[in-house]
Amino acid sequence: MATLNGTCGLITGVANKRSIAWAIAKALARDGARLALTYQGERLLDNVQELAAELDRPLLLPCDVTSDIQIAEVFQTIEREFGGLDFMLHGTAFAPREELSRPFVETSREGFRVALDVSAYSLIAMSRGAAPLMAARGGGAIVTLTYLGSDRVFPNYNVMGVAKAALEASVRYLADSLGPQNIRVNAISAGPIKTLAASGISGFGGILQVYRDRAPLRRNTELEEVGETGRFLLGPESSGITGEVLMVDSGYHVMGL
Ligand code: NAD
Ligand code: IMJ
Repeated sequence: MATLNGTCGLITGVANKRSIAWAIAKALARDGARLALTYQGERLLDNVQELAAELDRPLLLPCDVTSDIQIAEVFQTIEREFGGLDFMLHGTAFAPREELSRPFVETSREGFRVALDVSAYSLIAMSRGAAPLMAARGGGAIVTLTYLGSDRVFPNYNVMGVAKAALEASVRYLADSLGPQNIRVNAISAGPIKTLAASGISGFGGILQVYRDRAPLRRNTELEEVGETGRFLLGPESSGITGEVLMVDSGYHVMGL
């Protein structure tokens, strides 16, 4: 059912066809939403243009989330082109590669700053930009992507775990901050999926195997499952849910041993 006909949304975090943000974008577009996709820099424009050809008249906008100027330009363009905003998917995360292999105690001040800036602060900055455009429509929904490494220790996840803890706390504070404007803020905590952000992580294949062996569903999480959950949390069916971290991980997190 095309429940999102007439709605407009912003998607960050599409790098290629395996990006979780792209899986969510496709699910939203299938339901009738009009989308704006941001790309991190010229390096990714070709990829995103190719994917965008599958959508109906998407806006493609450059946005490095560490730049306040680029963030401001994104929302100016959306106001001009869409006149408002119904939902936003935040799918950006980054830590300097060396921080994901060194012992955690060696985390550098700069590595910590970059990881928290790109992966957590950016949700606050983007939500601030989106809020007036959503309020103009009577409300909206914001979703970000997180991982269980925010409260359990996973080898090498390191400063990203700290960034995801800050991100999840930000979801709760933003839910309270924006709730009076009828803007909901939630996170999806996905099980491990082989995307660009997982490539080159040593031992990732072993982590996928542990999930397959131990999760109640005895299988890994599929991109389409996160896509459908994103569509749910960004759409009208989840109107009573805010400040929540929804686990989409084949149930892995419930196990003790
Ligand atoms: P991905 O590499 O496709 O997506 C990460 C995105 O972050 C890319 O599009 C990249 O361009 C963007 N990005 C990085 N730095 C940026 C910056 N400065 N400005 C703008 N964009 C920037 O990988 P993914 O796995 O789809 O990751 C998306 C989200 O899902 C991340 O938040 C990640 O932590 C989360 N997540 C991933 C997994 C997994 O196993 N793949 C599991 C749980 C959560
Ligand atoms: C990433 C590193 C270590 C362990 C990991 C991951 N596990 C999972 C991931 C167990 C599931 C993927 N994930 C959830 C992420 O959030 C990844 C973030 C990430 C990945 C990279 C790789 C390339 C790089 N910087 C990165 N920054 C963040 O240079």
